[in-house]
Amino acid sequence: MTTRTFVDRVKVNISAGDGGDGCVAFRREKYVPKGGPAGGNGGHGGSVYILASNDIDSLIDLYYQPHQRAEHGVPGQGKQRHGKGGRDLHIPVPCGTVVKSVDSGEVVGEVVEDGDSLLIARGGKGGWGNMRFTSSTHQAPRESTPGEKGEVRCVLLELKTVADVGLVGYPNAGKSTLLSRISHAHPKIAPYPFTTLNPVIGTVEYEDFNKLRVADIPGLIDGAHKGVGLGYEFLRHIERSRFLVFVIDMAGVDGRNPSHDFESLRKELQLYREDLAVRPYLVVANRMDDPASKKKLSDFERETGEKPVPVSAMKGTGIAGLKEKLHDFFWMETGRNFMP
Ligand SMILES: Nc1nc2c(ncn2[C@@H]2O[C@H](COP(=O)(O)OP(=O)(O)OP(=O)(O)O)[C@@H](O)[C@H]2O)c(=O)[nH]1
Ligand SMILES: [Mg+2]
Repeated sequence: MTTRTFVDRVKVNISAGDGGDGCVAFRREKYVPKGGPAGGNGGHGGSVYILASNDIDSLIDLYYQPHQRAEHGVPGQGKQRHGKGGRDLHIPVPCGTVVKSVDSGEVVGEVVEDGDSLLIARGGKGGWGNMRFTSSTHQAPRESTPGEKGEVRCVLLELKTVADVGLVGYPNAGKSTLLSRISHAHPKIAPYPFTTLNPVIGTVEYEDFNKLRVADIPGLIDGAHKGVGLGYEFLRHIERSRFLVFVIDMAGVDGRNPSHDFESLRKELQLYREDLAVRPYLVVANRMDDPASKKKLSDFERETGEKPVPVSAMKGTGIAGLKEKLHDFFWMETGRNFMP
């Protein structure tokens, strides 16, 4: 198995191609005296675009190649030859890539769906050859213009994963175990906190051919919105999720209190971004195989007023019901089939 480093934020220097210079030349041929101006225009420089692709899931390639440039335009030549335009550069990036200017921090734009493309740096225009300056009163022009410089920009590319559902929970709550149960994803699972270091996307498939994309992110801890722990780094990966699933460890291992966990998670989300706190959600009560969980579940229901879906991600109980519930929930929230 190959492991690729996950890169979700990268600074890239982008240079569009310069335009080719215009040319000053005259037609020189035996028996054709005063053959007239014959300098061609320069070709335009290539522009740089980013292009969203479903086949890419990380910005790793740009991490190793942070300088990206498009071709320059070819200068014009004598004998009325115009220079060839430089080829545009289309940089493939994952869907959900946001482009920010490094200088101003402003968002330049984003690409969301497969095939979306965004112009990052415009190529320079080609210069004019002296042919272009000919007029009835100016028949042997010696003027030409230089090619325009291509735009050069330093941009920050950030990946905000596009998933339908985001799993939110404390470290060790069983988020990755749950994802491995409901989808074909194989996230790393281990009995210690912060097992998941990168977001993992799993696709839940249904018999009616609908599909749900579920994002598993590293666990959140108190103070996550201030950058404590790993979770904050990855909260932006669930910003775009249409709804959230809170995974609560109902057995309260590590001495946790499930109601307190739920309230704190919601608070962390709200402190990070107001609108995350009002996003539709489902609560999953995990570790229901633990004997202590039953009593804690009824306490949880009383204290929070929520009706969680009880499951044991490890044993697989309640998983089929949860999948159905996710299906219906999505249908209710969006009123449409998941598949475009
Ligand atoms: N008894 C029991 N153990 C579980 C259950 N679900 C997960 N576990 C165990 O809990 C541990 C943590 O599970 P993970 O799925 O890695 O937890 P996580 O929430 O992804 O953790 P981080 O990635 O660290 O945030 C593993 O040892 C799992 O086997 C469950 O339903 N019952
Ligand atoms: Mg995990």
